[in-house]
Amino acid sequence: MSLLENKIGIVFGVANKRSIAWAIAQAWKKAGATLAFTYQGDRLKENVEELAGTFGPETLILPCDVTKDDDIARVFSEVGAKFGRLDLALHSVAFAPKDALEGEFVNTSREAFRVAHDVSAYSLVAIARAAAPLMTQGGSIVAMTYYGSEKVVPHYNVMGVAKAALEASTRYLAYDLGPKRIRVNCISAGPVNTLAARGISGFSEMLKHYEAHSPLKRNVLPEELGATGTFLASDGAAAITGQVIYVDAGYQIMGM
Ligand code: NAD
Ligand code: 0WE
Repeated sequence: MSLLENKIGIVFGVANKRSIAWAIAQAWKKAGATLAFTYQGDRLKENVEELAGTFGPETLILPCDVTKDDDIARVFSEVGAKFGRLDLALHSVAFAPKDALEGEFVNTSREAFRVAHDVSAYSLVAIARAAAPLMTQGGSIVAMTYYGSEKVVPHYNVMGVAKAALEASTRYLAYDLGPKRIRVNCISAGPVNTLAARGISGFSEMLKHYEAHSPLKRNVLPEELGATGTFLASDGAAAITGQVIYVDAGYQIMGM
């Protein structure tokens, strides 16, 4: 029997075929899950319909700007109407205004700080709150994070602070939702060449740095994030909650 047979999941954060969300969605699908997808706005509608359209007629595809309470409410109401239940949710969404990722952290504006935290951290709380009433047989919520939450990665800046908030939110959500058998965990991924990473100056040097310095002497593959996402969603992870799991070729253990 497949690992996620009869599970119903929702995926936030597919932009294109390179998205980490797409890698995890494909793995969830392969493991037997039925999925719903949300996309940020009209700009990404076609992309997501083309990708997720291959998953069969039961696939729900809905717009959702995670900074909009009404959008989140509508999405979970439609999931409830169509499937009557939910088991899995993937949060793979982050944004900070570009200028906040270029200069010094000390110059972060109040507005850039607010936007980064709203999109990248608060949205997990809003999604978990809306998902919980549908997770009537327990559930697994997975969010994507990055090492810049705990150590200084030059230019990651306010995103690092927002990821620290995301990881702490994961622990508090795990505590609140644990009695309902809903687990909440983060995957801390090493750098992956996606849309969100492409614009970053020095990103290819960062990939080389991981290749040189990680214990496994290589970068992470999207399929490996899919495999860990599937594990966290499965009953094999039934006693794992509130954790940050590093899928980074071992980079996080290094002191030098
Ligand atoms: P991506 O650009 O493919 O995905 C980011 C997604 O966030 C996009 O689908 C975008 O539409 C969505 N998004 C942004 N603002 C939104 C909003 N207001 N409402 C709804 N959706 C919104 O890039 P990715 O690298 O796959 O990023 C996915 C997650 O993985 C992010 O949380 C990112 O921080 C994390 N992550 C990425 C890397 C990496 O190196 N690429 C490493 C570790 C963690
Ligand atoms: O979480 C991320 C990137 C998230 C991200 C990317 C962008 C680019 C376009 C958030 N907001 C924006 N805003 C934009 O306008 N990563 C883990 C990838 C990443 O981004 C970095 C990194 C790494 C790694 C930025 C600086 C340094 C390292």
